[in-house]
Amino acid sequence: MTTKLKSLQDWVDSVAKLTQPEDIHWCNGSEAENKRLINQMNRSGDLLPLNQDHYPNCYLHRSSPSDVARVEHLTYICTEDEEQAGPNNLWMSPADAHAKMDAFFDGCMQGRTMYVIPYCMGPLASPYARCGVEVTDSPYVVANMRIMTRMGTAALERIESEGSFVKGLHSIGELDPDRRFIMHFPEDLLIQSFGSGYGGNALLGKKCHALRIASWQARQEGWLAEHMLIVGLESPEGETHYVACAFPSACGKTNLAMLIPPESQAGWKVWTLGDDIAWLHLDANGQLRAINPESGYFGVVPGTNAKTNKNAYDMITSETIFTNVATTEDNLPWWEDKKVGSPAFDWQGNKYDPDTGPAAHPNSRFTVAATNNPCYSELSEAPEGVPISALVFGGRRKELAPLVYEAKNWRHGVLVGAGVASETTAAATGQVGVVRRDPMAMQPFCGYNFADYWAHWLSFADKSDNLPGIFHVNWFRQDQNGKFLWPGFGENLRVLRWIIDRCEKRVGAKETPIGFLPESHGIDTQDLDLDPAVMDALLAVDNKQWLDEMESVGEYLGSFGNRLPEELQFEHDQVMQELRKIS
Ligand code: GTP
Ligand code: SPV
Ligand code: MN
Repeated sequence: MTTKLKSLQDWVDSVAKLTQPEDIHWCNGSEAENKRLINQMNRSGDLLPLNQDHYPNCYLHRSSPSDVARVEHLTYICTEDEEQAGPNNLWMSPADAHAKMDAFFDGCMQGRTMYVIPYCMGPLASPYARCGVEVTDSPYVVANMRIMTRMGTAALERIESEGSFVKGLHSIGELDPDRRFIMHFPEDLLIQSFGSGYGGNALLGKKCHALRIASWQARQEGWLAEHMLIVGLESPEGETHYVACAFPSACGKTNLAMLIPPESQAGWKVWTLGDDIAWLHLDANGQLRAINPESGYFGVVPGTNAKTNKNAYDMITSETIFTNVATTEDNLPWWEDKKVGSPAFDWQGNKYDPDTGPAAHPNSRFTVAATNNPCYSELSEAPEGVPISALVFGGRRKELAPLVYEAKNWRHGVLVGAGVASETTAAATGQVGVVRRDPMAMQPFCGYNFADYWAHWLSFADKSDNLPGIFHVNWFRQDQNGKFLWPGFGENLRVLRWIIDRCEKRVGAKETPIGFLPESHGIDTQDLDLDPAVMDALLAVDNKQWLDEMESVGEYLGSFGNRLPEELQFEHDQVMQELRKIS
């Protein structure tokens, strides 16, 4: 197979000339093609079949031990003007980046097959969807991209009719951390990734295209590409609200998107639209609508059990690719907090030894089709997406940030988003558990200067008077002993119900300098074995602590210099003034 689109054929030819593969395979996305690749990987050891009686069509991939997470320190935005990338990104000039990458790619596919993967991010019939082509020498990437995106013939047809696409060139190289770079050239809609086979570094449709490149395109075209789950909440009365939530990596998006209403919330139904990325557009009526550009989940495995998230637990018992989990004596996948079975082999395939750390890697992942989810929403295929009632920011904060609060208006909400901070997790290499700023949960993913990004967010206030409410949540408050104060998971529905009630103007709230908080009894705590003092702690605003926090937000915003939008500075000044009045 080849293509009738000359620009695509020319690009693939030029990549082949540089990388010198033994074969070129254009992926059509068919079942037969997938079977062939899986069988081939079973023979090569890239994939190990798991216990097929209990986990039919499930496989385990063990990545190189030094290639287990995204690598932010090796991820660059390469624009002609360094200011475009901003202080939030590592920058390299396109000329330098090309020189570096061309040397890596030179002859790197010798003896290997080069796969050409045409894919579509978003429903094939959606005007909001965007296409790309990833060229890779990793069959594992092909199998994952087939689950995560609409991949194959139909995508190629759309690309050929549109004539434009994002180019992604990927090679695993030698999987050498010293020869690993993830480069983005937003001005050329081009991604180049070398030396990693893992997740967001290698499945180029995901963070590289659908966030870094797409955020750049979104600013030019007037929409938003965000690190957000999309979930529909259907009340017992049959009213459905859709909310989109931005939490940093490994901070609960997949879990919230698949939430199971607890018994006490009888009659509520939850529908998953997306678990990681949302593309948001204003429609002709000024209503913000969301599509999920992905078609599968690349989710965190540890912590998933029948109690925390039964739907996720069941969803990954068939048709799933596991990466870096442990295995039991019976060749079942195993991970920390699975609550069933015990590990015989760790994520590297060594005999399990508790002294060498967790059995499954903390960033071990499952790749599974969204349609495997018992609460998959058919509207995931709706070309126009779903209307969004609320946008919710959140982070992992042991202290300070209350369980929930509401921004005073859109502009203040942009400040709330810009001030998000969270403890780092195993989703990226580096220290875990350190609080860092992660505006809109986009610190690793915004393809341009955050100052311009905030200006773009602020500009929506001029485009619609019908924008969703903006909220902030924190499921991760802890007591002195490190125990979570809030039960989380399914019980988070109680907080989402307050958010919906606020959007519908059905409940009052307490005004504080940081925003609106629930009144006492504003959140339904019936049947929750929760000490009222704990609830008070979860909903308290400590003005002194918040003054320190907002000072630190102010310093952070100041680091963007003259480019920082005045409106954001104004919102910050307002909050500071109110905090000073009360403290
Ligand atoms: P990425 O895929 O990296 O973007 O992560 P994510 O935001 O989808 O996070 P995910 O839902 O996979 O959750 C990450 C970890 O947080 C898992 O170990 C979960 O068990 C845990 N977690 C999720 N929701 C809650 C919650 O409400 N409370 C607590 N305490 N932990 C949670
Ligand atoms: C994240 O880190 O936010 C993920 C996993 O969703 S990865 O695909 O590796 O980016
Ligand atoms: Mn993510």
